[in-house]
Amino acid sequence: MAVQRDRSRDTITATGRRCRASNDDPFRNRVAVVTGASRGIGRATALALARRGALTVPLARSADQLRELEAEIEQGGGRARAVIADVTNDTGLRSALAGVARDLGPVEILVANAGIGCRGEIIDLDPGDLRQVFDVNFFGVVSSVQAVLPGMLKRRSGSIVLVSSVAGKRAFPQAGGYAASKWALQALAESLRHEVWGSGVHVATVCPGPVVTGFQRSLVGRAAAAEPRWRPFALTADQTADVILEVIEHRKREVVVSWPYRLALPLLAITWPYLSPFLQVALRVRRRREAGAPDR
Ligand code: NJP
Repeated sequence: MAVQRDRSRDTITATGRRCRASNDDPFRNRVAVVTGASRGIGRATALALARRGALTVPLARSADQLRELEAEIEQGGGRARAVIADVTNDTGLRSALAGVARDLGPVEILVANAGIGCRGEIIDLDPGDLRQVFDVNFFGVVSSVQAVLPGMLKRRSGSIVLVSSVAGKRAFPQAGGYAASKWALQALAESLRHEVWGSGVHVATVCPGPVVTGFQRSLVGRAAAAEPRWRPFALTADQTADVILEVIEHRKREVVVSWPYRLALPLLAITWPYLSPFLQVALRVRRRREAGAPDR
């Protein structure tokens, strides 16, 4: 028999979206940490989790944006506790997450989403930029996972979602540094999934294609200042957040968020090594365009 949701319990968030507060919602009262939640996909995910009744913990460095988000969730009838932390500071992050577990209860959901991009050809890559990208996109995720995994294993439950990228499946020209960090993340997830098999802990990767956020504005690397590229089949942060919640709810292993990429990736896995001549043409056009971009 289909379960009817009691809409009288719903409240409206400040953005006008319904806060779904049904008692049988699987997210209800679960402590959910979302890293990189001050804007973009992380913010949308924190809001979506709060709408489903999770006790949401948005985490990032930007205090003002996090406080705003916390207030928005609470005004909408949800519960949130903003945590100001830098995922590249292992000690600070662990103590912040230990505080969350102490004050709110064990972390049952982790969405490791904090990430930065890097744009530029390998020949130009600044080692410092590359280290920064790995510090956030890889080591920041390792620290986040290590902070919550022991508790999840003890309780034999929990969900860990790593926000990767289609660049974690195929490495595009001028994105070698970023792609390398996301390939490393894919390897981490694959290994972790085997290690926790049978423990009750769910590990997933979500691979967005282009998503309309401020991500393009915070790239590092020599070509980062170039005009934003044409971003085919770009999704919104809310659409991506909905996929992340679906992955948690249905304990999926990996989802490529945008369908054209989902269709193209298996074909590209075979053809990619032979596409250099076409990619060279695209690269030449881009180089010419970037030659006119201001220096960083
Ligand atoms: O990026 P953006 P998105 N410690 O720039 C936080 C992947 N992805 O939402 O600390 C803690 O709007 C930063 O907060 P703050 C991408 O690789 C995206 O688009 O306050 N947090 C902010 O909240 C990334 O993994 C696209 O500056 C740190 C957040 O990260 C994820 O999606 C395509 C931090 C970044 O928000 C979210 O990206 C794709 C630190 N050290 C994959 N450094 C896309 N947008 O097109 C940064 O395939 N943050």
